[in-house]
Amino acid sequence: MLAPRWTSSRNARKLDGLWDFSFDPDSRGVVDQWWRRGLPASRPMPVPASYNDLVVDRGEREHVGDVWYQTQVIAPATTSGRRTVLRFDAATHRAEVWVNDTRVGAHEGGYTPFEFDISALVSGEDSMRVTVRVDNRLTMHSIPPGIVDLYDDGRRRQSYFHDFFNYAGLARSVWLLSTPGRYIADVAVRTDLETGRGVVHYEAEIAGVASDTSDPGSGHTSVILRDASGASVGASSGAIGSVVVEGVQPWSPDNPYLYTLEVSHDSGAGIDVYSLSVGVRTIRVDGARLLLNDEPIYLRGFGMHEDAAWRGKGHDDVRMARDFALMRWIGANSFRTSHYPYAEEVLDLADRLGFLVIDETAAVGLNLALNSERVSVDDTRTFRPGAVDDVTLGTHLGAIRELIARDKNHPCVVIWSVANEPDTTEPASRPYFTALANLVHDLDDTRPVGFANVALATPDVDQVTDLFDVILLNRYFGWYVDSGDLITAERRLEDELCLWAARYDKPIVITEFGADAVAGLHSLPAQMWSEEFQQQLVSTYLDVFARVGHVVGAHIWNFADFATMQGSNRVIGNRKGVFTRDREPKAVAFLLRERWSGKLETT
Ligand code: BDP
Repeated sequence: MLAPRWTSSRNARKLDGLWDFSFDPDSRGVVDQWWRRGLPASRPMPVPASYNDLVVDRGEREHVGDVWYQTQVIAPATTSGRRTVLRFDAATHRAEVWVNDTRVGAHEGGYTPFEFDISALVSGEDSMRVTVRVDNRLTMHSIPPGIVDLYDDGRRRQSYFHDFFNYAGLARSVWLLSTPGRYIADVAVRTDLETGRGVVHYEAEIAGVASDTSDPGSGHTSVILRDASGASVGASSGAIGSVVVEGVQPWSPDNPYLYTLEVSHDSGAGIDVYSLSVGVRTIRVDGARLLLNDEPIYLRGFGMHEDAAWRGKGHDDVRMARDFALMRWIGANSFRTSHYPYAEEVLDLADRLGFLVIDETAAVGLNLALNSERVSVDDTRTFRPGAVDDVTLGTHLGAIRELIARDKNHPCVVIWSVANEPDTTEPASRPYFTALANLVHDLDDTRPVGFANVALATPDVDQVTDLFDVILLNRYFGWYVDSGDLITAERRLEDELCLWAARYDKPIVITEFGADAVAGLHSLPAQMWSEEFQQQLVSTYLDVFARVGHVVGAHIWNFADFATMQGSNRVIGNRKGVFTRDREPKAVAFLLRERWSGKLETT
């Protein structure tokens, strides 16, 4: 799915700003058809933002069910023969949309975009009412999963199996797009490197009908590839083709060189133009090595969250810019979009700045045994009818399709992660994960695929690792097990990594390790929760990784402190951040900077 872009033939107008907003605790909105008029008892609510931290009432912050957003939009002046689209970059976790009195569609999944062709509804109208019902409920059939319970007093309670707050709402931009009637619906790009040359293979999908052509198939597609200065370096015609780039500058963290692929489709009645950034690079696994442009690469960086005060998961260029500045300062070259697809702006910036991304679906918490303390379930087997079952698998496969449809062209994306910490000790996880791995391999044979393995699924009991190309491990020796004992932690970590390396000739990325540290809490000798302990644990782990050849990457958990549900081991959120929630460094940040960039000074 193409990202919204202004081009010579397209308009892309953000509908961000203050929308009207109402909670719907009694589920009246659908019955009373709230889309037909102004929302009852509405209040202003910014888009994009999660709504949860913009209210002060606890019941509202932890509301379970529908909320409604509404805005009045001035329609484009000239719509004749053009296609008008209403696009949502995300609605968490599902949405239903109306334009005036007409329902235009619905979407499941909180972190990928969706759009509706509303051309038929805008012609002749100068203003239209856009109403959105957003439902934040997580069930055993949603991704991520959860359980909604009903208290005796009628209140709903949402439990879930993951460790970050269930922020909801319209956390990313909403757009009004317009394109010619016959338009470029999608472009898929693959790149290859040969000695001194690059090849950009492209495939454009053309759809729609130009108003004044009788033969929709008569059009002509062409592409021009431009270098960073705008000069043409190659061209091709036809909807499918390739462009050879002599003297190519391959994309890499050291030189994130981007070309621009300009795609045009001339339908006879008009021309549609779409431009796409292209990084020419290859990524592949060779035994236990991960090769970028045929050179071994080591991933240094973080598991992260889209999380900040007030906005929750609301996308924000300001926070994003600060996060990337801190990652550069510390010497990171990589991150994982734990535990859901991030706003596409984040991937655009990673392309530009040269970060290597592990791109993850929102399938976090497919593990009832691990979370039995947080959520009480009678039967802790995860993969069974009534829990994570075939319906959930259908949702999960859909989430993978949408992730790859959106992110396939980003050079920064080097690994797909289909899940975080599923219970892959269960034999029943094998058919489930076979379906996931097959789908990703079918949709994209250019990138390795993995999933973040949970500590309990050690190599002797794990059922699925052979299906994947890379091994991604989350480990917490010294924190959740052997708490406070870094001598035992070091030994057990090294022993386990050696077992994985002995069993599989595949690269290993440690996708999580870390310790909570409350900023400003100090202790000598180091004790858990202090900045010193966090430093020591991270340093111990990095030493072990350096001794195990199969390890090709280390992502610390987490980049910054983040909001979670309340719990006896959470100090207003998870404190495993290397940076605080307001993005200031803890002591461990300086250690990492020295290890990763060789720089000792603090500025
Ligand atoms: C891992 C999860 C991550 C948690 C982390 C922790 O993958 O989401 O936040 O543990 O407990 O199990 O800090």
